[in-house]
Amino acid sequence: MVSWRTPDGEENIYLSPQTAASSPQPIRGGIPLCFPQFGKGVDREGNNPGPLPSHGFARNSTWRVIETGPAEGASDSDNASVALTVQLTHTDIEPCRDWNHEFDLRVKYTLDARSLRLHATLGPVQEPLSFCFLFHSYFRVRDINTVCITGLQRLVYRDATETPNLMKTEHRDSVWINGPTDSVYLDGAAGRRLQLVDSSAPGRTLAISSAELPDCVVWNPWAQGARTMADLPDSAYSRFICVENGRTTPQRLDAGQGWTASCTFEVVTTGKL
Ligand code: TA6
Repeated sequence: MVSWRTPDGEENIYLSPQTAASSPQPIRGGIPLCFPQFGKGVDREGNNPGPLPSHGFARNSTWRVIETGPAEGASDSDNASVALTVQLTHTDIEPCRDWNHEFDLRVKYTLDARSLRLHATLGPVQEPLSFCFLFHSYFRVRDINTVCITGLQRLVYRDATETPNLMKTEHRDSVWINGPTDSVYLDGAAGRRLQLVDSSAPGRTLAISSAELPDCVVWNPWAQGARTMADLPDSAYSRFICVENGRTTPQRLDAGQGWTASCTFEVVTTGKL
């Protein structure tokens, strides 16, 4: 998904004008679906990288659309909603020596006047497997210097900008972005209602919530990181913030088990971006 435009005419998702045009290069922006590996596949402390490309193969694969139409219960014309479901299975990808499992992964996108809901399901699996999954959402902002994220206080996070990574505790009620940021909040994000507040666009606030996804990553490469990325204009770091709901350490499914998780983005108060 590379665009989410709300009725106020605002585009809420960032997409780099220099993004790669086609696979296997991942798109720079949108809402990449990271599976079965998160990032370089490191453990909670940032060690022991995994075998797959960054964020796994799902985001660079071709998914099929399996369902479109009005969302269930979309009878309320004031808040009509539409849905689209996409699917990726093991038959859609090149056999992968380092993660060779049968799987059926589906993501349902439900859109109404003020919100976008993403619902992922995996399985049930035929044989045991372990996986990570993350919605790597690039949210568009007018100016990163006036953006803050609320709702993360008291969570433990891995600061991946440090070498070696450092485990910290979030003490800030409002997390302002004022430099390279790569914070992997662990275990406690499920059930929290985060808010992305863009004070430069008076009143624009986006609520981000997930009942099931335990982790949340906050990432911005800042100027120095953007300069190293061919698919991102040097100044573009100021136009987005990634707030990523997911499971960043592997979950195991036993034969016959399935998994499901969702997250919802809601425009709480509008404002120009
Ligand atoms: O989700 C944060 C992160 O893992 C960062 O460490 C950074 O690597 C970012 O994802 C972008 O990853 P990509 O592989 O798309 O360049």
